Amino acid sequence: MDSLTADRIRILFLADTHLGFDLPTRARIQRRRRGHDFLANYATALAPALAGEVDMVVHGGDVFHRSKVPTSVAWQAFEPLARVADCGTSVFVVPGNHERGRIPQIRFAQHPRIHLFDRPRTFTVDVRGMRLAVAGFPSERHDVRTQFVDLLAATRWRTADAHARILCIHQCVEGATVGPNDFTFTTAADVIRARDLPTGFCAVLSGHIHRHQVLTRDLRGGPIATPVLYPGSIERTSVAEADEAKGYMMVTLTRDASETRLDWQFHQLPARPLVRRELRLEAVDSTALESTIRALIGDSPVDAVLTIRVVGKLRDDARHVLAAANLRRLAPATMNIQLKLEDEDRAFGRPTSSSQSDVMLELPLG
Ligand SMILES: [Mn+2]
Repeated sequence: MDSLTADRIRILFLADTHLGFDLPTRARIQRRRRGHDFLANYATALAPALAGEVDMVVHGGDVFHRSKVPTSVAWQAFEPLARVADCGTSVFVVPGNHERGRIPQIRFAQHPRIHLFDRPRTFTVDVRGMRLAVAGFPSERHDVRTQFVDLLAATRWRTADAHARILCIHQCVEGATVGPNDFTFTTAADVIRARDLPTGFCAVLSGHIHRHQVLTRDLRGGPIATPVLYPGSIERTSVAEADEAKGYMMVTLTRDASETRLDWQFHQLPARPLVRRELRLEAVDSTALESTIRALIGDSPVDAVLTIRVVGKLRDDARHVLAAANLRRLAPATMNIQLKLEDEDRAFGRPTSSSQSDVMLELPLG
């Protein structure tokens, strides 16, 4: 790790931590929770900041999985950020769409060095003689395409006296891709046009897109005014992310004689293997069903999140095989199993939800 030197600002950039994802506060069943994986990666991502290796931390939004969170989850999110701020490091947080543009339980984040984009605004931070303007606005969930230019102007970023500027948002930008088929965001109302990105910023730091990527070109292949950096989510929230590396970014701004140079690195974090399998119930009895389930489990990594899509009608005498308690008995304690019952009525939905509280139905961009 190189030392903190003059004329260089090191920013730890993370986003989409989705704390509270599968993290019940009063769990009836003791088992591995996906929520613990998110908390572990959150701690790992923030470790360089706690070790004093960076000048700033930016959280690009979706701190939480939901817009209302229990006190314990809020504490687990903000206590590490307050410790980072106590070290003298400035922290910036963008409210995401999962927070509906408003961070809940913000009282735990009240600290002179924790800065929240609760409205369009620009903060300035002085780092060893270099002044950085940090502009941003909370997630605009309705029509950012139409409103982006006005939201940006409302930050008053142009009036901030600074050597360099960055923009912090939680939005889709044209050209961003998600999912196994590389769906590309283009012209929808929730997508910022590349041509609307202004010159004058060193970088746009954005959350929202769960796949790590850096946009430097528009849809026609021309250069864009400012690179758009997505660190992606810190863990896989959906099967659409099954093949994606997860992590956080280190962003460096280096001041030369005439300009500020931008560099970035992606730091990978461990991510759970997401395995999908299909099970066809063509009049199978309970013995055959159980041996099939055992085989599916045996073929998956021991720390997998295994989603089994169950097709066909289940015979009454085989139902107990798919009960939550039985699936827990069959699988290693390190594995999570979720059933998707395609052809069963809702009456049998309960074993699914109690066997696995993972929320795997989220849209790819989360
Ligand atoms: Mn998200």
